Amino acid sequence: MPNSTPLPKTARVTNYNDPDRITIAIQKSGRLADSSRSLLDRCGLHVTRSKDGLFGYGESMPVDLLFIRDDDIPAFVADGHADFGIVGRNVAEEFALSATDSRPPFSVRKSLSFGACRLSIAVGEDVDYVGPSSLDNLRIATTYPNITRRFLELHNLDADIATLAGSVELAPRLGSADAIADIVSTGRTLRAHHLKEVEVIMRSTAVVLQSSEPLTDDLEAVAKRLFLRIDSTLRVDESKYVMLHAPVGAVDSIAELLPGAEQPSVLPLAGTSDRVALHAVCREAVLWEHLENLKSAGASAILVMPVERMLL
Ligand code: PRT
Ligand code: ZN
Repeated sequence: MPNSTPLPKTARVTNYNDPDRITIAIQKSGRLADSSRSLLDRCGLHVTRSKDGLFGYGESMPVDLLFIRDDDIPAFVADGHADFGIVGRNVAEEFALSATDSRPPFSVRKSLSFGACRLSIAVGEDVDYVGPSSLDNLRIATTYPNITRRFLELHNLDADIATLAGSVELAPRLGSADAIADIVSTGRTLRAHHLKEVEVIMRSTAVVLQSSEPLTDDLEAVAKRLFLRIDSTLRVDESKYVMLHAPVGAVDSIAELLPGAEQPSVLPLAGTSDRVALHAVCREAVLWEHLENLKSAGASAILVMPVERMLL
C-alpha cells in the first residue's frame, strides 16, 4: 500500500550512503522481497547484512542494499538517498503523480518480469455495469487515489475517492464505498468479497527506478555492468536449451517450430545418416504445444533444459 509517511530529510542514511558506492533500495519483506534479492544475487551481488537487517554491504561489487518498506522506496530514490530502487510500477506511479515538483522524481531504468499485477476497478457482482459511465457519482475506495483520479479524469467522470490504507475490498460490504480500485493478481480476493473486476486502470510489474541525481563516471560504469547482468539474468529466465533428434530432410521445418530460437546447431548422430541432433537456445517459453508440433514434424528425443547463465 502506497501510504507512507513522508521521509524526513534528517533520515538520510549517511552512514550507509558512501559516495563511492551505489545504493539500491529494495523491499525488506513482502511480495517483491525474495525476487528482488534473488535477482541481484544471481547477478553476482552478494551482501553481508547489518544486525538490524536494514542494510546489505555488497562484498563482490561496490553496490549496497537498503531493505525498507516498498512505500518508502520511491521517496528514497526521489530524494537521492538511494541511487536505484526496485518497486512495483503501481507504487512508483502513485508517488510520481503525487509529486508537486515539475521535475520527474525519478526515471524507470528497467521493467522486471516479477510482481505482475493490475490495478482494477471492481464493483459488487450484482451491479449492472455497462462501462465507465456506470461509475459516475459513485464513491470509490482505494489506496491509489492519484492513479484512480487520473482514470476518472480521462473518462470525464465525477466520482468520489475514499483513500484507505488497506483492506479496500471490505469497503463496499461495510457501505463506505460503492466500488473499489485495488491490486488484482489472480482475482481470488475479489471473488471472495463478491466483487467483480470491471476496468483495468493500469498493469504493473516490478521496475528499477533510477534517481535523477547523476552518478559519477565510475559508478555509472558499475551500474552499466550490473544492468548488463540483470538483462542477461532476465533473458536466462525466459530461455531454454532444447535438444532433439530430427530427420535430415525436416531440419529446416523443425528449426522454424522452435520458439524464439536463432540458427540451431546441427550435429551428426552416431550410427545413422538419416537423423541428426539439433541444439538451440529458445528465448521464449517452450510449451507442451510446441513439443507436440515438433513431434508431429518428425522430431524425437526432445529435451528442454534450463539455462544457467548467458552473456551475449
Ligand atoms: O510491507 P510493505 O509495505 O513493504 O509491503 P506491502 O504489504 O505494501 O506490499 P506487498 O508486499 O503486498 O506488495 C508489493 C507489490 O507487489 C505491490 O505494490 C504490487 O506491485 C505487487 N503485487 C503483485 C501485489 C499483488 N501481486 C497482489 N496480489 N500487491 C498486492 N496484492 C494484493 C492485493 O492488494 C489484494 O489484497 O493481493 C490481493 C489480491 O490478490 P489476488 O491474487 O487475490 O487477486
Ligand atoms: Zn507497502
